[in-house]
Amino acid sequence: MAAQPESRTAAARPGTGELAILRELEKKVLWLASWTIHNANHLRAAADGLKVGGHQASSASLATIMTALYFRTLEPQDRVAVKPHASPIFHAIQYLLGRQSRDKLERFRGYKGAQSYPSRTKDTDDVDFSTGSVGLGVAQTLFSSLAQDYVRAHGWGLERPAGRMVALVGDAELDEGNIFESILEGWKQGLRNCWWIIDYNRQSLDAVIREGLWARYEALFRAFGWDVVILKYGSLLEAAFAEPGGAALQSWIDNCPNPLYSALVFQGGAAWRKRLLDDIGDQGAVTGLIERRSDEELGRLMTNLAGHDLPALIEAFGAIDHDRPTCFICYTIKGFGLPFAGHKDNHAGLMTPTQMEVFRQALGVRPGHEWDKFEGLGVPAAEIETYLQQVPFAARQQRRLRPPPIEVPETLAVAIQPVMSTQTGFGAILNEIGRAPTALAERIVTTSPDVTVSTNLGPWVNRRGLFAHQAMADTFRKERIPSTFNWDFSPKGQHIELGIAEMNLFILLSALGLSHAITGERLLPIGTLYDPFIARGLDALNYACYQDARFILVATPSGITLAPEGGAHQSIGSPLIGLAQDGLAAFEPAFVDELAVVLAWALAHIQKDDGGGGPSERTWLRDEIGGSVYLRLSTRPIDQIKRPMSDELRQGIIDGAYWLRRPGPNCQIVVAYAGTVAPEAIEAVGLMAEDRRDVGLLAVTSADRLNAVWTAAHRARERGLVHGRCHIERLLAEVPANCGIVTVIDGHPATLAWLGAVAGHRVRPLGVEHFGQTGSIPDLYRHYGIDANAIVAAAQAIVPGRPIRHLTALP
Ligand SMILES: Cc1ncc(C[n+]2csc(CCOP(=O)(O)OP(=O)(O)O)c2C)c(N)n1
Ligand SMILES: [Mg+2]
Repeated sequence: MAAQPESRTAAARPGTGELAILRELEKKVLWLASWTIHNANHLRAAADGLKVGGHQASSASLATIMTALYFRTLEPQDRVAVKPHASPIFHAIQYLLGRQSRDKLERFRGYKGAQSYPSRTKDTDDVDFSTGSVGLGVAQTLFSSLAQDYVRAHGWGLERPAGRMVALVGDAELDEGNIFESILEGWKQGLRNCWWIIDYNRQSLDAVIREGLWARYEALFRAFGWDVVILKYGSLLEAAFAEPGGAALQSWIDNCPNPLYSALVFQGGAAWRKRLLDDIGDQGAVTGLIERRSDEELGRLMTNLAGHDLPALIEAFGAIDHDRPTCFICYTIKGFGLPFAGHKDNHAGLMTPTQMEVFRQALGVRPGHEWDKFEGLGVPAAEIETYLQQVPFAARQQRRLRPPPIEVPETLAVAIQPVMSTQTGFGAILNEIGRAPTALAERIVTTSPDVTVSTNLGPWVNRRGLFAHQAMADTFRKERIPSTFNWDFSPKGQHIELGIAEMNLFILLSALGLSHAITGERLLPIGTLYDPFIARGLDALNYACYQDARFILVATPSGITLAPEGGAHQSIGSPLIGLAQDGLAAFEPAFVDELAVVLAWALAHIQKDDGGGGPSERTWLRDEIGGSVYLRLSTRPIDQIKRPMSDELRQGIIDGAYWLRRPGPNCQIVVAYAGTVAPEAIEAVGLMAEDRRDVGLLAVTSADRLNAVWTAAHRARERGLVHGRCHIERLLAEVPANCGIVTVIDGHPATLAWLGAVAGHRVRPLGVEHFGQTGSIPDLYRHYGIDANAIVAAAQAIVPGRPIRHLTALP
């Protein structure tokens, strides 16, 4: 294994001059972060009596670590996920480096100001990975490291040095299970170049954490092949331990319970003295050690943990001379340097104006000069400025990369069988793509949490192989045992096989889907899973979308249509997730020709660049700026329609709906269906057509896009674009006002129920509201009321005039 990433030079200990500058920067960072929060709460928000919060204590515990990292250790190619509540520290550092504006800081947590938690998309100061939902940003660094390895193993981006993916982790954050899932996966995949720096302040949001957790962490990380560095005591304490009586002091502090330590930190020097003398005072060496120090000195000594000791941190970071994953357990104090340090209730604590005033005076910051970068520093401004200009991390101007898109043909080839499921169609399309040596085929990377074969990725994997650092041949093939699948691993493979953890799937997709911005090399990630298990990783999916990672999610099988697979696997709510999830365009095609159109569109859509601006506020649509795509597919083979793919049909499929049977002028019933219930909708329309003329059949390929464009049209009209009409409005304009619409989907009926609001038609939405029964598809469609009979009965109930004649013939 390579020793160090190429460009990295062994970091020497900082000299006294440099250390003096770094110490000033550390103070400045803490001041600016605290002032940012104070300003937002006491000055800006005071006008409307609103406190906006800001977690002064939680940020403070990382001030020293982040000073060491950003101003000394990190290189431009390194990427960092900053613990959510350290956001003010991050913004302060970027401000000092000239990458954050005072205006944004002044509006911290306010409209379009610096964000409460670092945000890739909403902040403007170059956030590498968003955080907020604890645990996810941490795992993101691990998977970003795998994504980087994947890119480099394919021979791309080698002109740039490999970066370290660094997470600044809250100790309570380690309670999140997704972190452990990722550690296990990282071990399997040969993780490297990943650092997790644990802010071991022994406090969570509510309380002080359990004793001895560090030992569990240490054992755990080591078990998975990580290097573990424990940074406990700072240089002052280390020196004191070496004094006469120091051993007793060390033993006392080693055994001090976390809550007591925290309480003493809060109480300060005099309390330390009393407690220490009571516990270990000996009228000899130990007492001498304590009494030689003033209250203030004793307080400083007893809180001198390594996580607040710049030289110790810089040395520890610089000493890592390998690329194995490394976990630093850094002892810190929550709120260090601030008056509520150590108090168990300090999580959301804010300093009072009086406390802030004391802090200001201590740092020599004059009123009116709070935002001045060099105010009150003990080193000449010019020296600090020169230092800041050569900080390695800030050397590369453009850290967010924008490679050009990979070309995607308008149509993807696929041999459509007369009877076929969308899932089989998906496998067949990918297989076709995999045949040709195109850039498109090369840049696709697939992944699946142990459902590769059962989601039909098998043919693609046979062609393109599995990814691993080291080649590993398929033993079954070597032994000449017949098998449908070729399970060969190599560094050139294009499928990343994951263990069964959907959280990992989504965070890997998030990492692969940011490869263009992080490594400068575009990947086209496609992840597959069973539709119901989206729920298992939903927060991670939301997280991936939130930070604008780009990927295609193929969820199959879905609904109750997976019938014999069992009730436990049925999904109801996922179409609503597709409808509601920001940044994710959801489709539920019924036919394979639709799927081919959608997939081609999706491969282009995930590559669109928003230029950093987000969607146009006029419409809020993502068509121009791109996003991720979710395809809800099915294992149900259905009769395919033989038809040419016209431009109009293609556009309808992409826009979300088209008439499979156009309603006539006397139309009284329209059936609007989505997805795999197409045969039932077609059958019902056929039955009703015997009695009623002009029955319409609307094929909905994307309730999500239809709905989004409809909302956007309203928005645009309300903003003055009076003539704008959207796709669904145009489609339903043909439908007479007294016509009823029956909607049907193998999913929650609310997905399509809103169609009635478009032009005021009466709607009876059919769908699935309960689940869990096994059976054949006809059994279940009848049971849950989405078969042809149910559609006809629903039509009967809302259609004007005499009963639909055929109804009497139905069982
Ligand atoms: C998934 C999730 N659950 C809950 C929260 C609310 N929350 C924010 S910070 C926090 C505690 C964090 O403790 P720790 O990670 O130790 O950081 P510290 O505050 O000590 O710096 C909690 C529960 C969240 N942000 N995300
Ligand atoms: Mg904590």
